[in-house]
Amino acid sequence: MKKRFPGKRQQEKRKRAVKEIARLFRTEKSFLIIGHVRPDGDTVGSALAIGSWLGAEGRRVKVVNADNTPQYLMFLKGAKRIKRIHGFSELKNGYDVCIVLECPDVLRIGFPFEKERFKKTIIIDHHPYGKKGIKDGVEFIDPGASSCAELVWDIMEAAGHKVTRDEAVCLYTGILTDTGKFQYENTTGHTLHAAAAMVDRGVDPVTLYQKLYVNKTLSGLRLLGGTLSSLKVDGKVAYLMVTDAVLKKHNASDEDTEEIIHYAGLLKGIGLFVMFRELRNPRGTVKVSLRSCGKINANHLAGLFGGGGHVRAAGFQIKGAIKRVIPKVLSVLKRYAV
Ligand SMILES: [Mn+2]
Repeated sequence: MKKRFPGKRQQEKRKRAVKEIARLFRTEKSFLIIGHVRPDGDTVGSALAIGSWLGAEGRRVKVVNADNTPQYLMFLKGAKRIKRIHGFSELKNGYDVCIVLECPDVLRIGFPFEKERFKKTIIIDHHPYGKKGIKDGVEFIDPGASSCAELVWDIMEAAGHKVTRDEAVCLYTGILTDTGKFQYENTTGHTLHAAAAMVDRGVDPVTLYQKLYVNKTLSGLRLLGGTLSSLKVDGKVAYLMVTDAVLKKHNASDEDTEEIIHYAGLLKGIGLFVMFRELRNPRGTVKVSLRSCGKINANHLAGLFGGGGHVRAAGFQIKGAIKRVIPKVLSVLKRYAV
């Protein structure tokens, strides 16, 4: 298990950052909070928790994202007020401070970042090198953290903020989704301590699990069944495909395909899981999702095809008919998955 706090220097840096963030929260009046494109539980949960904190302090706060909040997160308090924008020019008001959440490259906000609109920028991130494109920002970056939510929790604790139940629900959502329910390597003792403290603040793990995960549609589960029956194993690689025909047959949506690869990943003794998905848009293109365990670096493999992601989860798109693409991609991947 990774050590949560690498060293004294890092801790000093964190302390300074918290002090500066707390100072800005006290002295500035208005805050814009933004996360990455296609926002997930971590981005949305972290943004809403900070928004709630600042709101309670009497600050003017707006949470925005370049894409809509996914339906399964709409139960979080404040989620309905998150605004979708395509650029800062759409905002009616100006803001003193912009808080950018988990965008290792600021382009991940989904449109150009216009630094001059704000007096100050705060960057909170748990991805490595999380500050590309922002200069002179206050940074709270720790790649050793499970999630952005874990860092927001740390900041709140260090700043002496009493985390409310609703804020804890938001942050627990971020931790739970980004750790894959505490199963990925990013889960540390500190992650679990933070999650436990959130439960003490009133988070009900059972209810929250049900809201986040017990929400599948019948067509989605039937698609899962239909797709899993196409699962094949070739050496250390397991792969499956989702064709347009299968989607139509089960009357399923693109969203229903998201978790299929996770179930393939339950297979024992496999190092690399690959899902080939025929895209409707652009037609004639296949989306390839990779999940890895052990020594295999999914990010590196996706990079061979012009894609990217994380060590454990990455992806890319490739042109061609799915039946042709599969053997072509597998022949390359098999060389690395040994
Ligand atoms: Mn995250």
